[in-house]
Amino acid sequence: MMRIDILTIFPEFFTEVFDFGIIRRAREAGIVEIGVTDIRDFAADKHRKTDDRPFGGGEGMVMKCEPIFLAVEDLLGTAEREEYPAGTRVVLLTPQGRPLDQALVKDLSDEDGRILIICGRYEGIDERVSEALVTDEISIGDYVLSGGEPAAVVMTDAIIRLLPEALGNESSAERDSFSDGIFDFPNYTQPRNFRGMEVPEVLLGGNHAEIEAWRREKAIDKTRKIRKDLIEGAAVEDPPIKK
Ligand code: 6GU
Repeated sequence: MMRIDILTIFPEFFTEVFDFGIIRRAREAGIVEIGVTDIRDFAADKHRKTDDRPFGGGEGMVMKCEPIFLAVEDLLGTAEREEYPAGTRVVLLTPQGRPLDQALVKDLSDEDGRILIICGRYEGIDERVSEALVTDEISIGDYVLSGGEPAAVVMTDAIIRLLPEALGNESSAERDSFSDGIFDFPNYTQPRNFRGMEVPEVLLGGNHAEIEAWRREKAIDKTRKIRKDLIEGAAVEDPPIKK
C-alpha cells in the first residue's frame, strides 16, 4: 500500500476532497492511505505560531522550520534525508520547484512508496526545510497560488490514478493524454446530431483502421495548434497532409 501524508496549516482544506471517484475507490480498496497532519500541532510556543518575520527584513511572513521538522520527524521517525527508508519522498510544494509533468508523476507513483507533501504558505518557507528535509521541490505550473494545498490535491490525484489497480479500466492510463506525449483524440457519444452538430462520419462507419488514422491525425492537429512544444518532444512522424 502507498501512503501519502500532507502537512498543512489548513487541514480542513482536505476534509472531503479525497472522497470522490478513483481516489475514494483506491482508498477503500486499500491501494493508498492518505493522512493529513496539522503543522500547527507541532508549533512549540504557546501561541502555536507557524510563521515569523524574515531575517534581513522585507515584506511578509516566513513559515518557521521547527514545526515542519517536528512534524516530519513524528511521521517518519527521522529528520535526516539520508536516513529515510527506501521509497520515501519528502516533497515541498513551491512555485520555485521543478515543474510537475507526467514523467515526474510516474516516478512518484510507487505502490509501496511513502510521500510526505509539505504545503508551503505565505511568502515563503525557511530554507532549512529544503536544505535538510526535502527530497523534491515541486511546482505545478508557472503561476502563483496562495499556498501549496491545491497543488497537493493535483499531485495526489495524478499519482494515485497511476497506481496498479486504481483505475477501473486497467488500460486507461496507457491511453492517457500525454502517455505518448501528445493530446488525446476527440471523443463523441450519443446523440449523433445535437443541435445540428454532427458526429464525424468516420466514427460511425466501423472501419477501425480508418478510425485509428483519423484519431491520430486529430490528436496531432490539436496538439500542434495548442502545444507546439509537445509535438517537438514527441515521437510524431510526418505532419498529416491538410485537406
Ligand atoms: Cl506548488 N505552490 C504555490 N504557492 N504556487 C504554485 C505552486 C505551488 N505551483 C504553481 N504555483
